Amino acid sequence: MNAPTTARNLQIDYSAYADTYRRDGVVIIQGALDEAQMKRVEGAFEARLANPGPHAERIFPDDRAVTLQTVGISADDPIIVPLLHHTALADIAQSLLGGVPLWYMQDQLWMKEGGNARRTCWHQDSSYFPANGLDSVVMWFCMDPVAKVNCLEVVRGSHKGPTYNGSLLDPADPTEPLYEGTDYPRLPDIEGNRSRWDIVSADMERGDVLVFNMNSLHGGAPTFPGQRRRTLSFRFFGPDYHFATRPRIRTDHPMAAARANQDSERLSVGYAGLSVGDPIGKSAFFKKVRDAGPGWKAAV
Ligand SMILES: O=C(O)CCC(=O)C(=O)O
Repeated sequence: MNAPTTARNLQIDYSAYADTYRRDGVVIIQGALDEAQMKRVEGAFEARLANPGPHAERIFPDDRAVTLQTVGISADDPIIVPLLHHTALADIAQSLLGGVPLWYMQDQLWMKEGGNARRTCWHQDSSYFPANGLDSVVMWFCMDPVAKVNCLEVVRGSHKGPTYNGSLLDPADPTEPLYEGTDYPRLPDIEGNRSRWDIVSADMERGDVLVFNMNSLHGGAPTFPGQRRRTLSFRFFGPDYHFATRPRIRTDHPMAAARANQDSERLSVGYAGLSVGDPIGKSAFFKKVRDAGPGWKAAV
């Protein structure tokens, strides 16, 4: 699929954003999508919410608020196809990665509503997916304006640092490791030492996007009674994104068994048949959504 792009987005030069993205592993683009495009993204959000599918989970089942996470995974999905054709999502992702050929990976919905919704623990997406590489993009959109205190937060430059152990999402200690038998370092206590970290976030308007690398440390600020945060993240990758193994989920913690089941189902789809080191784009499951842009050259 090499979808047409809207005239408006062809006029935007994303090269300055691409430099920031490469350096910081995070960039905020104000007014990335106009209202017509946001209506399409909002339609996708509502469609996912109405039919969250088998992979939906309430992250903290004891929370009064709903923090519902769903994962949709196919670029052929009727909810996703129009977004790839009629919004600049894929074009922005491709530009930020320097014009690479681009594959769609998945979308993920976050709904925080109904009380005090806990923060989404600090983590890296790369700890969960069986893949490593530089060419990754997560685009985080909110359907409504969101204040900095409720926004996603990303540690600038952390995409160049280590991949840490995953989080078991234990509310008592969000750094509690997910994996055993691994030399992945335990997640640092970022929340307990915020001033030591260079944290990026902002007040965001509808149409703004916060983009981050899958190895960037990030966490979602909480929401409070009376608030509702409707968020959709889209993930894309390029040629430098390779199949890799992940350690085994621990067996010595009561929360681990449930996690192991959820994660193996939710996160493993699409990687069958790949050998370690293969580009993920080799999988027939993930669809290429843009050919290489002019001027892009494959690394040799
Ligand atoms: O919105 C949130 O609270 C978390 C989002 C997140 O972790 C992601 O999109 O990867």
